Amino acid sequence: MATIDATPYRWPYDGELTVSRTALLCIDWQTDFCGPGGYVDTMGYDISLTRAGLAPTARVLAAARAAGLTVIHTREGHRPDLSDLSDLPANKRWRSGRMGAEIGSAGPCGRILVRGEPGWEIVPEVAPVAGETVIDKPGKGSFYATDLDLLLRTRGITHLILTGITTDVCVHTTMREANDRGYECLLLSDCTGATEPENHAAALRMTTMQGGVFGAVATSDRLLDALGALAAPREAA
Ligand code: C5J
Repeated sequence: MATIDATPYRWPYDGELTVSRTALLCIDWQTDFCGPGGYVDTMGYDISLTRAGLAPTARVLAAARAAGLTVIHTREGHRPDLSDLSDLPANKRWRSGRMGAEIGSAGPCGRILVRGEPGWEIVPEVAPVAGETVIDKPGKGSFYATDLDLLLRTRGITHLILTGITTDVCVHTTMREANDRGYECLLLSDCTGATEPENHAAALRMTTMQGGVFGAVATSDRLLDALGALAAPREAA
């Protein structure tokens, strides 16, 4: 049975992992969040924490692609015409400036968090391949000011498996948005990461309270087990 050994319940709540109804979300695996010279690095955080989930996510991506799961990537970033602040709230820009990494300013990886710049690109380890959807978003949540919900509903996707960075910011905001829209969510604990270990742990813990208030949490190995179980009958046939 292709269910996933997760906390606080075997995922999904409504039966088995179903390829046609499930998407793997890869959230903001961009140089700005996990590469040297990117936004997070420039703010002075330890990027080994945000890079920790890269290798497990690469394994999950390979298995998801082999199984035929829909794969969707997101990128946080802003339009290059920042002079008129077209999609960058003034408070977001101001706060980043306080950290010495003002969004839109020049950094070692180009203009920080600006679309088209090297720092904004998804890192090669988990880069999209042809046919995979990439959602560009100006905010932390992947549903806000994007067509993600429309794309998922059109494809009949009801279940989401989340990887990405950072656990406590864009991944959690996306999971909360998805949960409120009725999507059944699974967060992969080792395919995510935060700028502080305590925040990563807290984000995982708060997902599982109240019987799984935002969904469930599992390690990538448990998802790989389930994907392996799905593949087994096909190989025998
Ligand atoms: C942050 C993100 N942390 N992708 N963005 O500012 O989580």
